[in-house]
Amino acid sequence: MSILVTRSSMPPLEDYIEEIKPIFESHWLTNMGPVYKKFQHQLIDYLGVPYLSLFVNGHMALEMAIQALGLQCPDGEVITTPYTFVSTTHAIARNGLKPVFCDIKPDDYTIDPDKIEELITDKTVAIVPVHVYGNLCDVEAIDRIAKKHNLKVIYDAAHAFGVTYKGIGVGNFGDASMFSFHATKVFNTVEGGAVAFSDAAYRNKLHTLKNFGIINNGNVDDIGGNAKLDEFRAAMGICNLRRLEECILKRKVVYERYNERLSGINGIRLSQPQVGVSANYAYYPVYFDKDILGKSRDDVFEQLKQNDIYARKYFYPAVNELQCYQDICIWEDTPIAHDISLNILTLPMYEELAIEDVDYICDIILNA
Ligand code: T4K
Repeated sequence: MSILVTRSSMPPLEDYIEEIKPIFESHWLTNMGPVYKKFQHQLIDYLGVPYLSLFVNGHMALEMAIQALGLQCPDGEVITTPYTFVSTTHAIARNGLKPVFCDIKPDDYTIDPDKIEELITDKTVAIVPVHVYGNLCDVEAIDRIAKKHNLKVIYDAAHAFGVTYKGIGVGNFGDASMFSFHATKVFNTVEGGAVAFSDAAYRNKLHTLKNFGIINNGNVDDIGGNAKLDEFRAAMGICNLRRLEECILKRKVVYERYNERLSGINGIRLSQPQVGVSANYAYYPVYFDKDILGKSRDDVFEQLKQNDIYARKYFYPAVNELQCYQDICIWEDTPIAHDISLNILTLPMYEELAIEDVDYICDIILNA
């Protein structure tokens, strides 16, 4: 059987049936119903954040998180990373703002705070960093820069559900943080997402934006859309949240086995644990140094594929090399992101991945 890069975590069917029974009784399917509210409360507790708003997916959550901060202005610029899934950049551009790409750090692949300030102009309105692979950005340095220049910070925390830093939930940094609950994530609601934030005033804004901008009695004060999470997906979230800790522990076992097998090999670079960060083991990125190994990331990818193993080149090409953003920035401006995107392979990682399969994958890599 093929081994894919990931496999959705799912609750036992009976648990889900139990959770959706009230929906069948009430016929209340969407529009912020009782299951949605229950799920929202549970997430606020789990993530340890003051406020949270649920969305139909992570992308719309990020797009509306930016919109709700009222950042739109002629020629407004947002500093962000090119080393991410294209959704991050689209969320900025679809708000009429110009993404300005900042290079990343070679060790954890997150935005390099030492390179942010030189990109700030009088048009800069915000920074959108990404906790890529669940690696925490340098939140302290980013906070200092944002305060100094009076900029908003919206974190793309799509990969970082459940991550904490010095015991603080990752959703507490910046003005807002977006989580994705897509089927491929550590925690899923099939499709889904959320924005965590600390300013109560922001709550109503987000709430109305995802419901067409309707405030009350049919009054509409904003150009919103429809981005509500429905009751069935909220029920899936409740079931998956119940078993999340177990799921993360199983991922940890897989992660440690990869580490055991692949560490200490000249030319293979693994992610290092970050100080003070409790990880969620979302992805297993490996950097293959062709100059040392004589084989490239693409060679390893093909070798695995021939053995029915489908690792992925997340994130290749870097976003600023995609056709729709090529005009904004040349790759030479972000050489580290360019190099990382050419040489990283994310290996299969999911809670049900058997240790024998991890060994099989590592054998193929090491033989290659
Ligand atoms: N920001 C960042 C940094 C992100 O990574 C993402 C999403 C977003 C924002 C936006 O969040 P969402 O709007 O998606 O909530 C996937 C996901 O569609 C996307 O959510 C994710 N990032 C991105 C990194 O990866 P694909 O096109 O690579 O997925 P796909 O369909 O090839 O699936 C990958 C593997 O997952 C399959 O080989 C098998 C497994 N799988 C997939 C699906 C759809 C399952 O086991 N079950 C499933 O239902 O984009």
